[in-house]
Amino acid sequence: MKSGATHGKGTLVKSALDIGDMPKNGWSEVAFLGRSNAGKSSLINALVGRKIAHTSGTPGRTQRIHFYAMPSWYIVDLPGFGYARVSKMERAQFGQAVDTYLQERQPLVAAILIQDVRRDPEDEERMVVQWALERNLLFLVAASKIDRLNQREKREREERLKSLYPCPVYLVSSRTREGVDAIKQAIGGLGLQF
Ligand SMILES: Nc1nc2c(ncn2[C@@H]2O[C@H](COP(=O)(O)OP(=O)(O)OP(=O)(O)O)[C@@H](O)[C@H]2O)c(=O)[nH]1
Ligand SMILES: [Mg+2]
Repeated sequence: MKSGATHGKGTLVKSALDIGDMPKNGWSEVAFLGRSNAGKSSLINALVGRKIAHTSGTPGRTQRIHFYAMPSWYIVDLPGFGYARVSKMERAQFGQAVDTYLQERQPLVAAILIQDVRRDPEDEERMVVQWALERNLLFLVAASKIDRLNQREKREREERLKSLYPCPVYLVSSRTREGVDAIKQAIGGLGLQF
């Protein structure tokens, strides 16, 4: 077998729930997490500049942990929390898988919490922040869908979210690409190339 075989940029390499099924080549991982429908997959697509992650108006569609190959690192699209449409058992299963991933996954070097700019953080977002503070990670919030706001609303929401989160808050729109390059630069600061 050819060693060091590479995948094209953005190739979905793995969809897994168990840590045992996840990539084993040691590439760094950047996780995208947040409430269902927050815009995780859309932001991933905007960052890569290509439609690699599945997006939909149906909450809970990202039901596994997806690994997309980048140049020597992975973008990790996590199932959204807070979805209502899946069964209790499925929800417990995804919750457990995400939990284990976040607590134990060694190659994880950065996490991006995506949340709709129009909402305030709730319990789930606070839990993610707590978790991130306990692990040694680059952690930032991407406040999404800013194209839905006018300039005044945008300033107000930026100020509010920055006062509520103890970490950098980036305002982004996957639709207009506003703010997308700033997130690219933050990830690039870790030596990870797009
Ligand atoms: N206006 C606007 N809509 C957006 C933006 N980003 C995402 N959306 C819309 O929000 C919905 C959810 O987007 P996804 O990217 O699929 O969200 P997700 O967080 O991956 O959702 P799950 O995979 O279900 O957890 C879709 O209808 C998107 O078109 C944005 O920047 N602006
Ligand atoms: Mg998704």
